[in-house]
Amino acid sequence: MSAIRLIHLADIHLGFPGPTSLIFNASEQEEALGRYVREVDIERAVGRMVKAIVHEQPPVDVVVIAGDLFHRPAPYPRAISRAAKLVRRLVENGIGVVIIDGNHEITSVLHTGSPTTFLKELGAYVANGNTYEIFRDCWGHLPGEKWERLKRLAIHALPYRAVAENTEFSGVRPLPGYTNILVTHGRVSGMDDLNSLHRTAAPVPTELLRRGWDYVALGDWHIHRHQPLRDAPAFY
Ligand SMILES: [Mn+2]
Repeated sequence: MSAIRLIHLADIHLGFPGPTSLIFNASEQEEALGRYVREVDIERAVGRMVKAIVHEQPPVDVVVIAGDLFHRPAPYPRAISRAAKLVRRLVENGIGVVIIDGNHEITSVLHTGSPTTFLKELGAYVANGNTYEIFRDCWGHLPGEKWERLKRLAIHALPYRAVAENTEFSGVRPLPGYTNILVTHGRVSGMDDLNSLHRTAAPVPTELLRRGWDYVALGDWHIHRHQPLRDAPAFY
């Protein structure tokens, strides 16, 4: 079996507190006493998800996270720790990890940098600037049978800042001879104009999604499996 097994995640929003009046009390969840219910929910869901991914058969080759791994550009310690655990567990189980930044990871303070940068140190491939990056021929460290499957895989990363700060995407194209995955974050042109921060979302040109990708992993619109265009294999 030579099919690539890729998992597409997006908009995990680690550190999202939810309604701050919803707090665990001792009779419900002793270990989460005093914590925001929604934030703990997300942590637990991520834990279950990672466990399922690393035990999946046949094994998963690559996980892509299409933006908004974190809810804030300067996440709090628990969110940082959970993100590290997520990446570490995938990487130590021989799974490739590609992460792009979403609109929630954009910092207005130039000096702080992106919250996802440190995940490179744990073995993830991270695109968090304002440019287009391609990750390919970079899977040689994975177990042999995975490397064979991934030799011709190219993951094209277009983080939110690259979508928001550029108007011209003519160079963003599938590579001949590769299985081509585009990972990006934003609203497809013509969709609802406000994102979850109630600001105008940067539009991803529809034409960009129709350039012959094998799959497009979208983030931003929190509708699981939503396919904005009938004629392109692009999904939120
Ligand atoms: Mn989001």
